[in-house]
Amino acid sequence: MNILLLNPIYFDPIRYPPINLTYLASSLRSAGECVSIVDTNIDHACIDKIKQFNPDIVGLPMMSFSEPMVIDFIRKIKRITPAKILIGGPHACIMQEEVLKIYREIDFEIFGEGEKTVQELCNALKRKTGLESVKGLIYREGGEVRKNQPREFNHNLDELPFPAWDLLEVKKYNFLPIADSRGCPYRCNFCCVKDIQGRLWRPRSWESIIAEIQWDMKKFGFKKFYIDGDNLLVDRNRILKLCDEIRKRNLQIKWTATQGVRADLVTDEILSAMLSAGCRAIGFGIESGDEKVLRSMQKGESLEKIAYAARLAKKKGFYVTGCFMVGNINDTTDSVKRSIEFMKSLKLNAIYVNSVVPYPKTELWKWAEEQGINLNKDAMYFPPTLQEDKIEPAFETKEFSKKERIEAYRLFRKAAFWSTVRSNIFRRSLLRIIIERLKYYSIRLTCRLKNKNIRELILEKCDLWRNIPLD
Ligand code: B12
Ligand code: SF4
Repeated sequence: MNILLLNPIYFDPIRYPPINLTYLASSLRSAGECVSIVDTNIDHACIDKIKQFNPDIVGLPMMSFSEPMVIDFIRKIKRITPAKILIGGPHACIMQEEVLKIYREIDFEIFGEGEKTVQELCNALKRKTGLESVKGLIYREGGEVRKNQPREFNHNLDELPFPAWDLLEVKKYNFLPIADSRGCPYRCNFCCVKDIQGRLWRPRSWESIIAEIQWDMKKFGFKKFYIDGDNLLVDRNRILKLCDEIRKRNLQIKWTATQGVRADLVTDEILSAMLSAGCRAIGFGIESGDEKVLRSMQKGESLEKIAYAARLAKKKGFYVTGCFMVGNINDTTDSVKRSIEFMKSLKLNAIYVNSVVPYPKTELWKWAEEQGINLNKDAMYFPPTLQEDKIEPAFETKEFSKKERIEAYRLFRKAAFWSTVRSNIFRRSLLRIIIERLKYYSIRLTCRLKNKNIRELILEKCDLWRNIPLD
């Protein structure tokens, strides 16, 4: 079968290689299927590619925040190919059959990990054996939406073939991601990873990670990597061994762990090992600098531990990043001010601030539905990385009104910007911060001149979006 996997545009300044699709592709290829990937973030001329490949199936990932945009992509795709439409990814895992019930243009949906399910789906379609035995699949039959049994999580991630980066114009990315594990045992109130990858942490062995790094270096010439799992440090021995082997084999790579390092798992020994193995940047999901708000998020971390880890990492010379939220449970103007002071005290090199968005089926979502006033579910669909352009809080509370939320968020972003300028003053990264800022202002100016918003401007780069009309 011809399966085309298409990565829709994400409004993120980072060109993030679609690792989800390359995992699916390598798995399909090993089962003898013909696969192609189009990353519309990189490949802006994709109409001809889709037509030439003549796919039987077009597969797209769907996140909660990208749902309406992905649906528009699907509607446009359906105008140029009769292929069946398959979706998967976080929103499919979370909402399951609700997605197919709403959108008639989707034929198949995979919930849970996709590698085996997509192989079995193709097999069943080729052999016309019926779809009811394909675990993890939702499909249509006789006008009904049918949901099969869920598929068990894969407990041996080492058995998966490495991501099929050769199907992408890989040189256009600055780094390659490495997924070191799946699943998370923690219970942060805003997080839905439990519904996507489950509560059990499933690590890959250090041997398998090293083999993938060496493969990426040899085959694609990459020396920069990004660890994309949520929990790199859960197993102390594994991370130490991994770093040790990178050093012993003299791989000379540079890598970052800005996605998911829990501060409470950081030790001096681990940081030293990571540094000497080429890790240059480390990131913490700090979320709030107010103890009460942090407790409400059920992260299970304390400000003391976060401060210890972030300061130690800075002292050792890492480029340290931190993510913060404004507006979670118990937040008020005062707690945000405390959070800003905490943020400043850490002297982080990069800071990401978001106005809180409850994603479906999370604890925060349930709380916001019960307690939030003026719940605005559409706030979820606003491209988060562009929030600076227009902020629309997802809800308000008696203690923290919409107006106050907008003000507090702006205050936080401003303070974060100046804090990072100060922290990078003697580093090359200061230039990057300034260039990014100038880029942002030039995009805003272009928007004004063209009378368009940033979202429209980015989407229009893609010929599928620009040239294929919706009804
Ligand atoms: C790496 C990562 C990023 C990267 C890259 C994101 C990207 N564009 O791909 C960066 C750092 C840029 C990022 C940013 C953001 N992210 Co993010 N990110 C992740 C993370 C940690 C790992 C995703 C990953 O690569 N996993 C590895 C692959 C192999 O696994 P997978 O994605 O689950 O894919 C498997 C299945 O889902 C399925 N599948 C996936 N796609 C498809 C497609 C088809 C057709 C099929 C059949 C199956 C299928 O098969 C795959 C293989 O088994 C997840 C958390 C997580 N553990 O999932 C959050 C996560 C996806 N991010 C999330 C969010 C909210 C964001 C931000 C909005 C955060 C913010 N406020 O700025 C931004 C949005 C950026 C943007 N505009 O795209 C949420 C999404 C929630 C939701 N309900 O949609 C998650 C789940 C985190 C969370 N804790 O809630 N993120
Ligand atoms: S935010 Fe990170 S640590 Fe918390 S539950 Fe989600 S994946 Fe786990």
